Amino acid sequence: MRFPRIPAVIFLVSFLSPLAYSETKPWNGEPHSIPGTIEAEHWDTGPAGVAYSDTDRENRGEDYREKTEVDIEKRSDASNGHGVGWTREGEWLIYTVEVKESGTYKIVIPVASKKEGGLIHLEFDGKDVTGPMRIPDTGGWQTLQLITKEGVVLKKGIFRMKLAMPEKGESGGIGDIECFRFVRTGD
Ligand SMILES: [Ca+2]
Ligand SMILES: [Ca+2]
Ligand SMILES: [Ca+2]
Repeated sequence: MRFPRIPAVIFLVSFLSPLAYSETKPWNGEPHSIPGTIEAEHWDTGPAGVAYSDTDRENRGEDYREKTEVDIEKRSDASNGHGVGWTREGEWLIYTVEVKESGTYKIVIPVASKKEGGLIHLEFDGKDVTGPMRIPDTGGWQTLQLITKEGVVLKKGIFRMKLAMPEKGESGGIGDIECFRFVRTGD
């Protein structure tokens, strides 16, 4: 009697799938460099629940990259002409980044919100490096304002950066997020 091959196949598939689906690929194949600017709309390639989490299935905005649930907005005042909009409590995005130089960084994020927005923070490999940052009422969705976090200590290496959006504000959402500028300010 020949030994059935199916169990071996099932074993292989069940072994490989978690690996295949737990990984994301950096936008354009290369990690984002820090120091430098990371476009909010350039989160990693990968499926929902792995590369991003969005509360509704469709992209409510611009058809800018591959089919995605994340809501991308086109805006003329944005770096790269786009940002992430329609952000809701509990959503998140993953970015593969490479910190080229260990040191202390300032992070500047252009944001917009009509009424006070929600709280965001950045995690590196699961560690919150910024603490909560509030997106303020910028006077309207068409008006970007900079929010800044100083004194963020980062180590050289490749990390999974997560934009976490844990708590909505008075606006009912989080806010429009345009990009993340990392400036090295000291050792
Ligand atoms: Ca969506
Ligand atoms: Ca959304
Ligand atoms: Ca942008």
